[in-house]
This record gives sequence, structure tokens and C-alpha cells, in this order.
Amino acid sequence: MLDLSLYVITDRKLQFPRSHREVVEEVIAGGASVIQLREKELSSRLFLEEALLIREITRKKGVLFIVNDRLDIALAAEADGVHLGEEDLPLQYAKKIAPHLIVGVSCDHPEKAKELEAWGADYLGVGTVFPTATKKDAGNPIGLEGLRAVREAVSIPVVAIGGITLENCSEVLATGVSGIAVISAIVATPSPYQAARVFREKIDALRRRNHDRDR
Ligand code: TZP
Ligand code: MG
Repeated sequence: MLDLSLYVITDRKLQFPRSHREVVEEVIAGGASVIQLREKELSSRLFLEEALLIREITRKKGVLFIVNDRLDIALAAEADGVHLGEEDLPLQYAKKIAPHLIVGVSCDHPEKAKELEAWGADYLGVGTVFPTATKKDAGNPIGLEGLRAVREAVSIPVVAIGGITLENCSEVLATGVSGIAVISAIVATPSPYQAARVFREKIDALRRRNHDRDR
């Protein structure tokens, strides 16, 4: 089973002046289980260079590596998966080109979620849960209720995204999602390592509580 519990997404502007290498090494040491490389402005060549670097680090550490938007970069860098949004390659075509690759898809509605599950999505990135300044076209926040509705509509893993912080992550996790995807509350802090560690502690504490409850 995929461990999507702490899904950290890079952002070169927000993490400045830290390099991808520094941020990725820090957040993995802090307990990230997935790294997504998200680049909106780089040329293909530089995007691939960054992806190859992150592939090397994540492979050594046994952490999943997902490339945002670009199936070609994901394949060239031998990433574990690709994450696709509304304007990217449609899921069916990504699966046709790369049946072995993990394909995650963005979604904010239960009906769409069911459709994506039927088409073979491996997980869903669902949000924005809360308002966020990180993504300009993140749409209207769906809140915890919207998140729960999507989670209940499908049996594939759901990763919550958008405006997730140390303060609200416990209530997000309580909706039963498989993980949380975080950008600013980790990479834009003075210590991405420390921030990831505290998220990790909260996730693990909740897992222990659920485990004890279900015994
Ligand atoms: N997709 C939906 S919201 C979002 C993305 C990429 C941004 C999440 O960033 P942050 O800083 O964790 O709110
Ligand atoms: Mg995209």
C-alpha cells in the first residue's frame, strides 16, 4: 500500500533561498513519505535536471517521488508517479502511455471522484480544503465537509490539499483521508525539517489512537 500520509510539495519561490536538495533532504529527515516536484516556470531541461536530482535522493531514502503535471519528466526521471490536474494530460491517456506509473489526479467533487476511480486513478488530491495563497486558481475552498464527501465516495486513497497547517491538520486527518499534502506550512518555514517532524508526530499520534480504538 502507498504511504501518502505526509505528502510534501516543493515550491522554489516559497522555499527560497533553499535549493530543492536542501528542502527535500530536510523534509525526508523530518518524516515526509512522498515528495512531489512542482515546477510551473522551468524549461523542460531544467525541470528534468531537478527531477533527476530528487529521484536520486528519494530512491536512497525509500520515499515516493511524484512529478507534478508532466508525464514525460516523470518517465524520463524514473519517478514513481505523476500528478495530473484538470489542464494536464487526461488520466486515461497517462495510463495508456505509462500503465505502471502511479497516477494521482486533482479533484474536488464526489461525482468526479467516482469517475476518476473508475478510470484507474491511484489516488486523488482533494481540495483546496481551506483558503490558500499558494495556488492562485485553487478555486473555492471545499472545507472539511467537502473533503469528507469525496473521501466517502471512493475507496482509493484521498490526499487532502490546500491551506493545511499544524493547527488544522488533526481535523483534516480526522475525516479519514490517507494523507495531507502541504506546501507553505512546511517549505516556507524557517526549518522545513522541524515543520515536517511536527506534522509527522501528529500523524503518527492519530494513527496510534485509531489503532488502539480499532483493536
Ligand atoms: N492544489 C490545490 S491547493 C494547492 C494546490 C497545489 C496549494 C497548496 O499549498 P499550501 O501552501 O499547502 O496551501
Ligand atoms: Mg497540474
